[in-house]
Amino acid sequence: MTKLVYLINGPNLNLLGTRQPELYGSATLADIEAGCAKLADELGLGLSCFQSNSEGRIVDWIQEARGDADAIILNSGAYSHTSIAVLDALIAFDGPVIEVHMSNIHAREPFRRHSYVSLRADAVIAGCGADGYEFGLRRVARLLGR
Ligand code: CA2
Repeated sequence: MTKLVYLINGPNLNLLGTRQPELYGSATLADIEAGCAKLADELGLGLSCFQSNSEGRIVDWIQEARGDADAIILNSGAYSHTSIAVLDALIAFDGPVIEVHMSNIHAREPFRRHSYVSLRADAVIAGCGADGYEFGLRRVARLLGR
């Protein structure tokens, strides 16, 4: 049976491609999701994409993944640095979790260096721009035995 991956993006990532290209590149979120959907297909994986600016909706999708998805790729944006609620939801999920940041959070302001999500993530990808999502997908495929 086809394994399903949830790709979840958090606050302000809907603005990708409109501002700050020096930090986040010029691809839009729709471009990134389309590239990941194509790669998922090549890897024999299913992909469902989500984006919200709301912490609660992100928690809801992570909970929904418990009964529906085999892995999660997550860029929870600024909530990565603040949200114990997102961490707790991830802890309740059994499959692989890959944390993605487009920028190198370790080369920025000190408050971005800590991520609650990293406490649960099986891998963390930072500083690879939009490619980081595809690297995450390849890692998920490997972890799911694809
Ligand atoms: O590097 C990343 O992917 C981040 O998760 C992006 C978050 C930031 O709060 C994290 O520290 C690192 C911010 C995303 C904001 O994206 C924008 C894109 C275009 C225009 C404005 C914001």
